[in-house]
Amino acid sequence: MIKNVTIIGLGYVGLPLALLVATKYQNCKGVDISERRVLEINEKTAIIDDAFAAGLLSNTTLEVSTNVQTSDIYVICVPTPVNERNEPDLTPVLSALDLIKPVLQDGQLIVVESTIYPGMCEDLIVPYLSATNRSYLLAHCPERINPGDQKWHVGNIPRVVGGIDEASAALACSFYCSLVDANVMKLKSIRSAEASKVLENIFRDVNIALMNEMAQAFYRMDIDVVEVIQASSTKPFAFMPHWPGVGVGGHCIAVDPYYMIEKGRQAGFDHEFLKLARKINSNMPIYTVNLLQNALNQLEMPIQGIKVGVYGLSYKANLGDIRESPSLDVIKKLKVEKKAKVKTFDPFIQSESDVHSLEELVEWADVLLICTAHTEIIDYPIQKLVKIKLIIDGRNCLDSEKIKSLGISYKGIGRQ
Ligand code: SAJ
Repeated sequence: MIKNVTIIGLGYVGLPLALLVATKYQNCKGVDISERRVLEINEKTAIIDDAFAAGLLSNTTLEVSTNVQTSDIYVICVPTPVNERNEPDLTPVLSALDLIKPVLQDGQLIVVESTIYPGMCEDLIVPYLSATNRSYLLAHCPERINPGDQKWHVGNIPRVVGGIDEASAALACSFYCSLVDANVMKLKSIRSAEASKVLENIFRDVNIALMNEMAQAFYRMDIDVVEVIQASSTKPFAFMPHWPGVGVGGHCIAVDPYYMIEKGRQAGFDHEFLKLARKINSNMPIYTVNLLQNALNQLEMPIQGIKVGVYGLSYKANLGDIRESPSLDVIKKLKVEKKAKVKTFDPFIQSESDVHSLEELVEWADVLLICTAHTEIIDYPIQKLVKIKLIIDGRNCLDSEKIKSLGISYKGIGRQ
């Protein structure tokens, strides 16, 4: 009978899960290496982008600390980033295992939710835990949290589970069936579960790269890529819209393909396609800055010393997450290489913003460069932008015709 559950890593994946588990199991503990994070949660001041879980924070008792006690189930929800050479950095996962090792008992289940490369559980985690001499269970149930999503959340997203053996898969499957109001698919192998998650994020990265490449070609042909994608989206089958933009940020889509690329390399396979998609998407901040410079050339204005207001630091709309955000590359290139003057504003990341409001940014800037399509900029009265000379719409989120009707020059990603 499962009584004690411990969630290790209380970020945007682990905290919503811990709160959900705490509503179903009498003894749920949360663990995070950050004292500050533990304090935020204990004081119920932690910011959660998962609306469902945010609702649970106020009325759920969740004991959080920095150390792990023995439990029937341990769920690992720590980051799986890459290092500066885009190689998998497994330190957080190994640190979580180091916390579990001293308290691990026979028959206990370890579930890895962090996104990992196929084979990591068998090839790395099992050998790493062999010194415990414990007969534990091991499963992978990849997280699918979509930050900022108002419909899909930790309680209703369908899940897939794979186990190191049948007993592991069965226990993990019944655990998640008890948690989520959605289907839980039990897979034949733990490798399939690992592979399914990287495939989901790779699928998104390559489709975004396709749109970013098409956008660059269509721009030269004066074809509006947004209208084209909207048109293709009217086909009721076999087309899934993705959108070009200033770049792909966040800890997932911009990172997980490298886990597969590395695993392919270990297996003697060269993931040319995945590498190309990463290259196309990673170059979009540079493409966007060059687009700005070319547009200024057309206006016979120098980029050196020009005042560029960068709107949006977050990697995604309507949340405050700066991780791997393409805005950072854009700002750096504008300042360092192009010697432009740059001020930033993001309503969700005011602490990192140079000014206090969109109004103030517009008042100061000659050029407005949109990196994040927050609702604020989409709903902003266009007349208030009239003093701006050039708008570079890095998310194609504004009405280009209306902007141009005000005499403002406008360039989007794949639209003139
Ligand atoms: N983006 C585009 N064009 C698009 C879609 C997204 O340029 O058509 C950009 C976004 O602006 C952002 C980046 O890609 O910078 C990633 O945003 P996202 O919404 O695609 O994804 P994440 O990173 O917030 O969450 C993803 C989701 N994965 C998929 O949709 C396949 C989420 O479901 C995963 O749980 C999450 O990664 C994760 O944790 O792996």
